[in-house]
Amino acid sequence: TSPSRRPSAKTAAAQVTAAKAAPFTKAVPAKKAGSRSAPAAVAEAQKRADRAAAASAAPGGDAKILQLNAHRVDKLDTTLTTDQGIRVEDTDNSLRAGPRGPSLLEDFHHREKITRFDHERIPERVVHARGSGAHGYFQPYDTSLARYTAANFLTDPDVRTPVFVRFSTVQGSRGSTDTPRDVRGFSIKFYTGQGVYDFVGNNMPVFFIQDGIKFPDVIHAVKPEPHNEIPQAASAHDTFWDFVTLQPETMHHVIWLMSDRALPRSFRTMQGFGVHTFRLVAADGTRTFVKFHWTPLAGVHSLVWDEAQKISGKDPDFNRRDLWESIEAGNYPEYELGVQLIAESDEFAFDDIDLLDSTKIIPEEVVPVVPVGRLVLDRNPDNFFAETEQVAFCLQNVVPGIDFTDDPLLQSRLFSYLDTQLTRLGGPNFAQIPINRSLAPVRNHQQDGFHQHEIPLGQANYHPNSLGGGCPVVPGAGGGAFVHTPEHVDGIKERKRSETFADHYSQATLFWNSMAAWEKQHIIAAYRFELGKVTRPHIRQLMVEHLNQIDHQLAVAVAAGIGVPSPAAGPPNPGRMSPALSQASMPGSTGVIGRKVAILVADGVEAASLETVRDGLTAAGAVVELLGLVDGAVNTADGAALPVDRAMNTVASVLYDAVVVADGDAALDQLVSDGYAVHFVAEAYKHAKALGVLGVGDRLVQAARLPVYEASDRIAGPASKPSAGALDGVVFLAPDTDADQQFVDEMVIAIAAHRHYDRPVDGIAA
Ligand code: HDD
Repeated sequence: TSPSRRPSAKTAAAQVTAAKAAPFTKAVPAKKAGSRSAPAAVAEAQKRADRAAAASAAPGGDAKILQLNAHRVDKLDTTLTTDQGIRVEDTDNSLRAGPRGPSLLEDFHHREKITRFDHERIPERVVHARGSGAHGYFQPYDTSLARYTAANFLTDPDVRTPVFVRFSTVQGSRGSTDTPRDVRGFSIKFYTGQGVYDFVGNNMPVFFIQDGIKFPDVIHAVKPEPHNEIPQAASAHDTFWDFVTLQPETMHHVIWLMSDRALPRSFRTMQGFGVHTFRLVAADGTRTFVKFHWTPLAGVHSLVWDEAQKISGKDPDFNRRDLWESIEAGNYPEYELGVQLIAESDEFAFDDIDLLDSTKIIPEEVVPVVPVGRLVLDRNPDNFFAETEQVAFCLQNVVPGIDFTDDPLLQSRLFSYLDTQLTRLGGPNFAQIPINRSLAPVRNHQQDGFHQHEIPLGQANYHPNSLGGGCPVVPGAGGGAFVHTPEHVDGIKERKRSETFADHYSQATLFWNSMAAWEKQHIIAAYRFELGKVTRPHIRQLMVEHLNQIDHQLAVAVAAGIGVPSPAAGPPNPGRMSPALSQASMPGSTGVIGRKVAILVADGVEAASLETVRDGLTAAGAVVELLGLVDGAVNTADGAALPVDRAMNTVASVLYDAVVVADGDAALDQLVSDGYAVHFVAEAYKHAKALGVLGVGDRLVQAARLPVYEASDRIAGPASKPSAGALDGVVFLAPDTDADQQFVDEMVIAIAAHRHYDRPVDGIAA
């Protein structure tokens, strides 16, 4: 048992004696609570608590799921009642004085139903309002972190800690699109045996500002403008760029925002970062600085901007749907936790980086990322509001073994998160909401307030007390308590930014230098788009001057796109790179699990190759859908009816990772004369997606005027030529060959590579 559990009568009596003996101003030392108090015993008890909390192999789910089960309500086979349990006679007609007469006030069911409806909404999060959640678990690989941290959930490979994760966008309202150009939130609530630990990070490793006092400013600037509340979920407007140009510490984060990192293909394919430097604290008190990294096993992949904008209309729930469907299909998203560790004695070992400055990274080439465990998301929430909306992440929720640093951005956050939940969730008892409840016992003298769900027993609601047996006992440092890092602090009280925070450009340059050619093109296009929406010329001009500090070529390229004169040469670019920053140099996905493939079909389609390809890609883990010109079924060339999954006009190429055009002359006669089908292929090609062409399906490629046609001609040539082959992610199966399996293999490689940016796409109308 944990020392904070309600003690047995015998222990309580011992504590009364102890409490009487001790001066009342002192905490009752844990060692008075009996043999459990020795630190080793406490550590052992905590280990057991952790393991109990993590008994995820238990039938019916892990300990958190079992805890939540007590609150789940099933409406099946039940009878309609009021909130008071009174059975309802009729919920379709209000009580009236005659069928056409006035409604009567005494109709309590009518009033209750309307009142409850009127009060369904709570304030949305002031940032990160749009989000999606999932349950899962975290498990360390081994004990390797035990030298650094006393946090058992990070060091005991037998502990599977239940988690709830919420991904989010920052700028938009709760109902806004999933695919704006934006930062993504990456929050994890760990229900550990030592209490709740909240990780509240983003998918980018740096932040816009260095001091939390600027947070209201940067958020006001990026949110819809105050006079007309336009634009929704977009940074491409005057106030954002006005702020950015006047606050140069934003430059590093802004170049990340202009990169493809701001357009994740899926929550499954984005990284997560703790951003700040935190501390790990070992059982012996040794402290180590740490940066947290989460890396998805499905690879780090992004959308392209044109695609992201179209998805906002075609399926604004694109990322949420993908997360939900992946978990439903058993394709559980998985992320590896990695840590960068820096000995406390090395705090000042970096010439150009202050560990307390959240606008800086520590390049992985300088301090490697060590993998320590994995996070698996394996269960969708039962109810969006109860779980995903009411979950309350608070940066200050840490467990023993993890501690903060003096990063001034972090310090502000320690205040803000708890504070914001008070309004959002209507009072101080939000930690009792089922999704927020700790698995470790919660016992203290905090009381009352709105929505108190517990019924505290006893007379003593203060400490120290003798009337309650001195309980809850204050366990003290040796009793498994969280102990703030003891640290000497000395300073002059002043409002002053450290001079070590002064460099705002060199890591933006590092990021730029580390990009592949296509990533640089996307970044230039993003700056041109965003600044192109800025109506004030002086803001565009000033931004080009900032870009010139980052890299002259970048500034020249952006200036040329937004009607600003080319700047004079800027400071020299030292050319330093950090390859780990480029998505191009990251390991791609290990396969095509959960990737969506559309096969375009019409009446007269050749079934044999189509079925091999569909079954082969499905077996590899892809989600394959047959799209017809209309819904229902198509007749194959053999006269069989083949059901289609969707009509083409209800979806779009932007909702798929790859497109395959089926074989069959009659089918192609229809597809080439349907503008939607032609556009479907052209758009997928333009967005650099894998494209598969079966047999005479290349007639659609010709109709779309794709530049690969000549290559396909070569590949589809005489039998001496290869019968299947890929070119820039376009995979052909020559007519009348039986290389179907080879085609599938090539297609898997092309889809796993995600995008094929070397294609000449500028001239393609789509
Ligand atoms: Fe924050 C929400 C991430 C700086 C104040 N933040 C919020 C969420 C994420 C982050 C992921 C959504 C949590 C959820 O899913 O419910 N925030 C960050 C990161 C930051 C950061 C990675 C910089 C490193 N935030 C930051 C500062 C402040 C806040 C400097 C204020 C001083 N953030 C909040 C908040 C929110 C929030 C107002 C809104 C809703 C909530 O907390 O629960 O307190």
